Parts: sequence; C-alpha cells; structure tokens
Amino acid sequence: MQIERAELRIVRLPMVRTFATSSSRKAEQAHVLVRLSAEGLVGWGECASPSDPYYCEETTETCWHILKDFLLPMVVGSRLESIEELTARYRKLKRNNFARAGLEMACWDLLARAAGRPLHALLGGTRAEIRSGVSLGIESRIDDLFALIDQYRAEGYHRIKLKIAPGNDIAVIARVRERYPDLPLMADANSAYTLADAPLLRELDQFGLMMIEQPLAHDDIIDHAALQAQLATPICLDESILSVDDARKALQLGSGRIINIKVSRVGGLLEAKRIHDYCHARGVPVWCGGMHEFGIGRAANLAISSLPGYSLPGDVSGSDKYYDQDIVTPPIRATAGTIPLPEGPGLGFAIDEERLARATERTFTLAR
Ligand code: OSB
Ligand code: MG
Repeated sequence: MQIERAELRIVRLPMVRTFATSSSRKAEQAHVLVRLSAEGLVGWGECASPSDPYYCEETTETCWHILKDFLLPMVVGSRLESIEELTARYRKLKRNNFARAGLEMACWDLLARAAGRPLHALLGGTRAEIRSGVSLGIESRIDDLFALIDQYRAEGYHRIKLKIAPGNDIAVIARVRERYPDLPLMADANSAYTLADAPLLRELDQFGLMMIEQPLAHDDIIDHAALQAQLATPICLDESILSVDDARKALQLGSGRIINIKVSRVGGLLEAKRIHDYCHARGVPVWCGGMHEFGIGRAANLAISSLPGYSLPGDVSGSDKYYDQDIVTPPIRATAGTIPLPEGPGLGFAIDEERLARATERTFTLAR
C-alpha cells in the first residue's frame, strides 16, 4: 500500500494511582502515538516508552526524535506490502526498539485493516480470550498493598506481580504470602540487585513464587545464569531480552526459564512473534509484559497474547487498571481477569477522537 501521510503526537494521561518500581515512580504517562494513512485506511501505533531513561535508555523524546528524523522518512511517500519489508528498511538503525515498535504497530494495523482481518488472526493467534494478571507497584504502607491485592483478586485477575527493591523485598513478600497462602504470586526487581545479593534472593525460594523477574542488571545474561543455578525459583527475563537472538543466548546459557515478551522492548510484534515461536518450539513459557500502555498498545498486547505459547497470565490488564479514560472506545475491559479478543479488523478498537484531542500536547505531520 502507498503510505501517504504520517502523524506523530505526544499524548499524556494521568494514572489512577502512582506506580513505583525499583527504578522509577510515575503518576502519568506521555506516549508517542503514530497514525499512518494509506489508500483511505488509517493505522495506529504506540511507543509506550517511559519519559525517563530508567527502565531502558529510551525516553518519550528519543522516540519522537527517532521517528520524526529517521523512521518516518523511510516509509512516507513509498509503498509497503509487508512487515518484513518495513524492518528491512531500518536494518541499519541500532536499538531504539520502543520507537520502532510504534511505527511497526501502525503498519500491522494498516495491513490487517487492508486484509479486513483482526490483527490477532494475522499474527497466528489461537485464543478467543486471554487470561491476565496485574502488576502492583511498591507501596509505602503494607495495608495499601493488601487492599490492592484484595481488589484485583476480587476482579478475578489470575496472578499478582509485586515490585521489589532492596529494602522492600523479603519482608513484604513474607507478609503477602502469609496472608494469601495460595495466591499465584511473583516478584519483579527491575534489575535492582547484583550477584552479591544471591543469599538474599535465595530466601525467596521459601515463598513458592511462580518466578522472579529480572533480578540482575538490565544488560546481563551471564550473572543471571550463575544466579539461576543457585535458585529454585525460576528467573524470568524482561530488560535483558531485546531480540530472538538474545532469547536464544539466554536460554542456552541457562540465564532464566521464562521470558516476559514486551512488544515495545523487542521492537515490535514481528520480533515478539519470533521470540514466541523460538520459545514455544522448546517448551519455554512466555507471557506478555506491559509498559502502562494506552488502548492502542494494549490492543497490540492483547493480539500477541493470543498466540499459543503465551501460556502464563501476562500484565495485560483492563484499561481501568491505569486510566480513568482511555483513548480507545470501548475501553479494554477484563471480566473475571479475562479479556476477549476483539472481532473487528486491525487492532480492533476505535479511537475516541475527542478524548485524544484533549490529551494531545504536540503533533508533527509528514506527508508526501
Ligand atoms: O518491569 O514489567 C515491568 C511498568 C513499567 C516499566 C516496567 C514494568 C512495568 C510493569 C507494569 O510491571 C506493566 C503493566 O501493567 O503495563
Ligand atoms: Mg519487568
């Protein structure tokens, strides 16, 4: 299809509750949205990058820069027939995966709409609904954490993930486990520990966690292998895995036993599918991680989660977990912790144009 026009916008939404991890603290999110127009069709994508470089090196502004100055000029005013063709055009670009993912998502949406098919069908999804969990930030009062766990259990979510950090780890997990002996529970450290903390991390083995996510450095797979050899709890890698090659090397080394696949972190849905396929063929469980996506990125997460190897509940909660008013309509809703796949073409949700206009704080257009 002939890509005639691209629009970028920075959209800011307040979060329903401040979310703290070992590396950052957020009360709002500002994401770059990508809107492509081609032959009477429109495709949407989202760069769910945090505004600061504390999860990975990208920020909202680096996504804006890379899209505006490098990625959009590679596609606007030319024909595009496949995602492989798109990724080939930016082969020389290093990293900047959140920026790539926003453009790639808009292209998938366009291609799926042109084919008149839902994105999940185009990706090879096999599920009609997906089972989800929730990720809970660090709370300064344990009673607030208990109240959140009670709320999301009552809503039927299938597992709870707790953020941990040095000084906010064993004691918190112990209190939660004591109060909820059978809760499917896991912990995410967002790379806050080092191998010297192995004795402390080994204490987590007594709590029957489903997994511990990214305990060590964001760019490490060597120390993770040494740590996994000392832990009964499976390690799940998040920050360390940016591509299917990373996944292959980590699994070969024994750096972990589970992979959290984030569409944005790996640069898009095609790479997410490749990691899924690699893991699925080897019996390695994967699940879909999140980056506080608005409805567009959330819809993409939903679509990729329908692939058969996404066997564990992910962080693809309903829109209301983070936002009072999402920019898609209807908002994405979970019932009993389960979200149905949409039946419409493409991402399968419509944009709430009025809401979007109110939340937009910058725009850029390239047309030719
Ligand atoms: O490590 O998975 C993470 C949010 C922002 C940055 C990193 C992470 C997270 C989450 C929340 O855990 C995932 C979500 O519900 O979108
Ligand atoms: Mg994580």
